[in-house]
Amino acid sequence: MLTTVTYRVPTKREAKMLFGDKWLDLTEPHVMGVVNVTPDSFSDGGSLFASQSLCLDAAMVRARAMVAEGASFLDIGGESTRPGADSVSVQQELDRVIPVIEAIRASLDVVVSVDTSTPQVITAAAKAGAGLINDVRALGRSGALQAAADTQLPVCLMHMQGDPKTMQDNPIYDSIVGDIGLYFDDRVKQCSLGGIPVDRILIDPGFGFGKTLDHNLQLLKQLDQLVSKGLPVLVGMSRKSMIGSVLDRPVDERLYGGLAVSVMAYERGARIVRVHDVGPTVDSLRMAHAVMMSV
Ligand code: 7PJ
Repeated sequence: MLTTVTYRVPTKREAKMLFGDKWLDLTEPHVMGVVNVTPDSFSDGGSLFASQSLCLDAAMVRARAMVAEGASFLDIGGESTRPGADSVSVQQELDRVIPVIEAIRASLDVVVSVDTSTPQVITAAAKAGAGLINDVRALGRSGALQAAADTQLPVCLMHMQGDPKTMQDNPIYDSIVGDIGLYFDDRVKQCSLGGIPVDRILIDPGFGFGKTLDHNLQLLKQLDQLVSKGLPVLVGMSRKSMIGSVLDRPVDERLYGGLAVSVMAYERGARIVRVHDVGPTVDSLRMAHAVMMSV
């Protein structure tokens, strides 16, 4: 059968990237474990919370397990960006994420990623030892780009059409991959102008953020086109509705679908996969990697 996918051999130039004080080899697949510290997060139902207040111990139990299962990154988020979610105050976000980042840094060997769009949180997270700024708004909030540049940390720019409250209303694209590519051309240029060099930028097409099911499926099928821009690509599809819709399964039954799409993303050149189920994803990607590296 004919296929349009082209597989790309990693080049030396992109092999290593510095995340805070830790070098990672991006010719290998890496897993980012999601540690939500939001009471309303859709996938864990706020299980890290006791009566709405942060339960640091529970977050650390989860964090330790994910590192033991092979996570290279832990992504700490204090703002729910699920469709229709309410916004949080800066202070609330700081109170949620900073103690978790500090505790992880004190006891675990892993790169801490902070999932935030808020300048004050970017600055405080870097001070607390974060090694990556992961922003679903691609540093588009006022002051965010400058705050990120000042940290000198790598940034992950994610594409979203619209904002979390309305993004799923009626997303429209001329060409899903083409439009997202153009969006990143612009954001990368803005970052360069603002003091974030291109070798510190990762990109993420933002599965589920202002995209229909068809958009999400096309995006994954054609992910190699985004990879060919030459920037490291991160993807997050874990437990998302694109899996639920195809399989007709609730959030807690989407693991096998998630493993399939993680492997497909890796095969097309994505190098960091953001998931809730670290152990199974690590095994899947190690297996896929062995096949891809065979000669
Ligand atoms: C993503 C994210 C994603 C990046 C969330 C969820 C919703 N960051 N933060 N990529 N999704 N970089 O976990 O389902 O896809 S929050």
